[in-house]
Amino acid sequence: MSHPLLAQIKENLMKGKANDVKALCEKAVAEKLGVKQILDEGLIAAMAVIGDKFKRNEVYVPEVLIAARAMNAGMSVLKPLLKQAGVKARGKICLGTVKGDLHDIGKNLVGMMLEGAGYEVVDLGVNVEPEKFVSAAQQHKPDIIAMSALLTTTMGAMKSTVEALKAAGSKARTMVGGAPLTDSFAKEIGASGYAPDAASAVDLANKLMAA
Ligand code: B1M
Repeated sequence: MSHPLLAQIKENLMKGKANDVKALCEKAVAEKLGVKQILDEGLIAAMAVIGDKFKRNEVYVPEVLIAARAMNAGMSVLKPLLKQAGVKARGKICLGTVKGDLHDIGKNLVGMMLEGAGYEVVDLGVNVEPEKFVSAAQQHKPDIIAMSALLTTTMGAMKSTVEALKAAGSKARTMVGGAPLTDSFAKEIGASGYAPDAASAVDLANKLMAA
């Protein structure tokens, strides 16, 4: 049976109550609950439920954004303690919208869900040139490079990026997503995987980390 405070954190996060989540995390820390336990059984567990509901169209973008804000409020309490305790992120992901493309709402949602699942996300922003992905791969040594595109005209930049990363000898796996994409396109350009939505992006990242 998990601690009642953890159940309260989970419940309040799913309702998007940022101030309550923050206060409950502070209380849990004061009551000497493990910081990893608060993260896994409180914050991450709640975001996983939100992700599943989002996949099933039981909640929509605004609810996910509000839950992610509550997650961040809880993380502001836990982050310094996680560092102290030497708790490692599940993996590191460099994320960006590809060259020529300025759409970032979906990318940001993907980033929030990944962070909510325990990943360290380096957000490279929008209109990210292949060379910038390559230098980010060299600088941050991510496990995964994640690319978003919303325009049919910018999908080609994903191919150039995957090629540039391979040419530079990057060992990072690559994942792609965005409204005009398909699984077969991802295979065609040699990406490691495709996810149709932000919650599936977490499943895919987990799969790529395990591979
Ligand atoms: Co743009 N736009 N837009 N736009 N815009 C679309 C994408 C479009 C479909 C509208 C239309 O014509 N019906 C169309 C693209 C057509 C096409 O190529 N197929 C279009 C166009 C043409 C343009 C311009 C060219 C318009 C113009 O100037 N003539 C221009 C291009 C600018 C540029 O990028 N260079 C443009 C500009 C803009 C705004 C700046 C005004 C604004 C963007 C604001 C911003 O992002 N900060 C905008 C918006 C808002 C849209 C629509 C309306 C909404 C996009 C969105 O945010 N959706 C869009 C029409 C539509 O989709 N109804 C449209 C919500 C978001 C949560 O969903 O981004 O799909 P989405 O992300 C999902 C999944 O796709 C997936 O997960 C997310 C959550 O589930 N996903 C990933 C996304 N990235 C992923 C990465 C992953 C995994 C999953 O792994 C790494």
